[in-house]
Amino acid sequence: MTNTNSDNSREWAAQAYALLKKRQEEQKQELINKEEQKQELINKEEQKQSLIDSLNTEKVPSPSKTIDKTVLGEFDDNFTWSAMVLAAQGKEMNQISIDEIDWLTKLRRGLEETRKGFVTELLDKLGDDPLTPESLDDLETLLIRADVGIDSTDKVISSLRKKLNEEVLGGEAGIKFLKKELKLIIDKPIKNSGTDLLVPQKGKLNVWLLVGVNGVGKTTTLGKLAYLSSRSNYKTLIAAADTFRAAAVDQLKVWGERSDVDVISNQSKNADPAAVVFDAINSAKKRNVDLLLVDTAGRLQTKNNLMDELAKIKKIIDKKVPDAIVESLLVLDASQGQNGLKQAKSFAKSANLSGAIITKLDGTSRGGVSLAVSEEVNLPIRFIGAGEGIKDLRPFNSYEFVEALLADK
Ligand SMILES: Nc1nc2c(ncn2[C@@H]2O[C@H](COP(=O)(O)OP(=O)(O)OP(=O)(O)O)[C@@H](O)[C@H]2O)c(=O)[nH]1
Ligand SMILES: [Mg+2]
Repeated sequence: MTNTNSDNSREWAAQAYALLKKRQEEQKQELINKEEQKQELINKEEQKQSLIDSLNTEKVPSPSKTIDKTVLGEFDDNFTWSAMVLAAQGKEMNQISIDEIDWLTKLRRGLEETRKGFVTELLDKLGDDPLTPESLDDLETLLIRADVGIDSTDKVISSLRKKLNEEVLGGEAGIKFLKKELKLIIDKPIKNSGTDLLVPQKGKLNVWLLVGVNGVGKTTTLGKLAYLSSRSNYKTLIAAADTFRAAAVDQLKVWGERSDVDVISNQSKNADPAAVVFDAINSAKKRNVDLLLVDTAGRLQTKNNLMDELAKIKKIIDKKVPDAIVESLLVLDASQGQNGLKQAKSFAKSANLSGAIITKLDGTSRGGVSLAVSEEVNLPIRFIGAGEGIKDLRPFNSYEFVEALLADK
């Protein structure tokens, strides 16, 4: 980026920041006004009431289900970068929200570890010099170390080699080319699937099964999805089909409460997961649900049991709602790196997957595994999680991901 370009972007970001700050203050003032009006009414009511019954004046606060509102942070590098990424995707200044800025900041911070062992080192090595075959060797090592996987690395390095044979590439142009190549790899399975963005189809029952080995973040991800879905006005229901782990149902109920979504469960010992799904489908049909989210077990006595159980759940769905749109989403913990890739390959063989969700991108140095999953398992990445909060999950956006992965500061 040239200096003038970068100055303009900073200026744009500064204006966007001022706009968001103003909007936030207006909202705050509006809330204060509303609160004052409410208090006035309460006072009046209290005075009236105390005349009638002095015992009856106690105020009982209504239980709050509201999710913490995101507040605007500092006008810093993170803000500027996030605003620039949004602007580059064609967002107008007045379309930017604090939530979006907050998410991009988290994503960039989350990928910091991956970036450190990769871009920062690469930029240090390259300096302003043009790329050479030797710097490509360094890049190859760095990509492999960031868990990008052998196939994706080979692909990127040979494209870069070819490009170098045609023209001289400076460090900055090299990074730009690298971004383009990485994005191509991630976008391929998304394009192949014919669906850019996974959203429930209106007028049908959509069933999303969250599958994966134990501890990768299935239940947490389901909770965040329930929040995203109900906030986007899809009628949502949760099926607690992990009947293996005793605490799983309670964990889900907490998420259900936070996102205002009901949970269908069966608390009895050794309940059959497929039976829970059976009940949940009945409820979903009765209530005209758009999206049924199914939590599944990550650990059973053997791996075969796990696959058998998933097959049984699928069979029930096919039988009861043959026209449902079913998505089997593999949840992968980015911090498991190559191990996660192995899991993806083994699930893909037997579980008929339709997409992947990458979690725990915050604080791992192995975010590159997302590329390996796209290239080697041919799975479209649908969502990514970068934190344990209810808002820390977003639909996957390859542009934002690659920008965050290769951000140069
Ligand atoms: N830092 C971070 N932690 C996460 C994220 N997603 C989930 N976790 C944490 O990972 C741990 C396991 O998450 P669960 O959602 O219980 O995982 P699970 O796959 O349902 O586990 P089982 O039901 O035992 O198979 C919890 O402590 C979560 O808070 C994430 O994106 N970032
Ligand atoms: Mg779970």
